[in-house]
Amino acid sequence: MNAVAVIDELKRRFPNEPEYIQAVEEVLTTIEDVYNENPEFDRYNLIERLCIPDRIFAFRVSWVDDKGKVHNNMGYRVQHNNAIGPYKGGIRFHSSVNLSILKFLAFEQTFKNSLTTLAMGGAKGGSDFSPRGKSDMEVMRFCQAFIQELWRQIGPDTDVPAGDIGVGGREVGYMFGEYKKMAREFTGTFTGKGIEFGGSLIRPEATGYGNVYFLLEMLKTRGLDIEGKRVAISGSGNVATYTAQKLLQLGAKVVSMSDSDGSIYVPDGITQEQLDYIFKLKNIYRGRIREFAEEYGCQYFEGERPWHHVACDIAMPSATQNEIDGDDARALIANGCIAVSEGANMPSTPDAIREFLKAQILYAPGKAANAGGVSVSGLEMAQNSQKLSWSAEEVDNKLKSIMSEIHKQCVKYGTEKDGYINYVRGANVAGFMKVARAMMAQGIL
Ligand code: NDP
Ligand code: 2IT
Repeated sequence: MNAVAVIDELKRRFPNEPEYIQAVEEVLTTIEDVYNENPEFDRYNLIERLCIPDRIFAFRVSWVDDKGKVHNNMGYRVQHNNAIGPYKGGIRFHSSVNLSILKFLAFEQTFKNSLTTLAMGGAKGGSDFSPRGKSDMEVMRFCQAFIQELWRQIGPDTDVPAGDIGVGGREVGYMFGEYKKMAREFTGTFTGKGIEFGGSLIRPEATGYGNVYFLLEMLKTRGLDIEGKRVAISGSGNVATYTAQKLLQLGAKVVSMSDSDGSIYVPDGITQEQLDYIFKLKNIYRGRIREFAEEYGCQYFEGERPWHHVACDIAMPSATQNEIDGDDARALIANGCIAVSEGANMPSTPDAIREFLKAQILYAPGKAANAGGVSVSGLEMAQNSQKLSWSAEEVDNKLKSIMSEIHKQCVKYGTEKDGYINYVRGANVAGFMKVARAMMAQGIL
């Protein structure tokens, strides 16, 4: 395989999909050597079969708002690869959703799920519908209309969706309800469900907690501890808030959080009471992070991401893709940042990644650091098939050992001659090898 040639061909065939090409390029350039050490891979043209999704569903979702107006959104499900298990991955509801974004997310998910040690393939879905500013009833009607189109393509052993941006417990509940009604079955066809109907304890916390567990493993390689460290987080949704919660429990200082309108800076670190306020603000009142600044009188940067404005030891981007560019990365490094652990999917641009690797700081790509969420989704599937539920402690312990195992795989495949751990290479090679072996064993499909 010549990575440049494969990418050029994908660019030619999919010219309007920059995020998808970006994600593929990052992986192919790091696995090229290992791929070429196995000539049988190329004879089976494995690389193209791994980059191009198995199938994509696209459909119109029509729904009626509270005033009786009819809206038409697009809905999608990208089933990327099921070589190692049923398709698995979240659903995103955001006005920016398009095929390029969902194809990049489904591609990333395939490698991430491979790293978790569990049997899950990769998928992603979503819609350009935004729940922001919609009533509960409007969200419910949208979710029902979305699932009326999608339900035939998913199932407990076929494809198991979950949450992502704009899709939390409320949306999963509505989608699961409609699925159950259409399919006439009560199975584990969604993860992130409510505790009363098959959800796993610790699933809401899992991505944020898992990211902190991964960060602890990285710090350990340099003999460092989390206590007292200043951490800049972006976002104030599911991943960001549970990341902050675990950090507070461990004695770190969370100096920033944000939303799509701006970011707050709290140099001494937010308190537990302030974090509780953010939970309520975001999940119950569905308000803006600006209101936190008004309530507590801290600095607020309208329309800005945190990276240029805060002094921090650690950055944990937990909002969206491409939210740290090269300039942001240089500012973080200049301000003394020693570690970046990604809660979001592909939050750093290629330029930013180059800066982190050049400076040899601890840098964990999302497919390793945020894999805790889908891992506990896998544990939710296991509990659902057994018709059992495990205690919070049991799930949390399993999550810790999975994150530690992912870290080990990154060290194994990513340690360079000078001892620097290149987690990008480590995660990509480890994730790729398992999927590649499974695809080879199953023939050309
Ligand atoms: P939420 O919808 O709960 O929160 C998203 C947060 O990011 C909000 O604060 C939102 O602000 C902000 N945000 C979203 N889009 C943008 C944007 N375009 N620009 C600036 N800010 C933005 O989503 P999650 O916390 O679930 O997801 C966050 C990230 O983590 C995503 O990249 C997701 O793919 C990834 N992830 C999620 C997992 C999960 O289990 N939920 C698992 C692994 C990764 P606002 O409210 O203003 O929109
Ligand atoms: O990006 C992700 O890993 C998720 N949004 C979670 C997917 C899942 O199936 O739990």
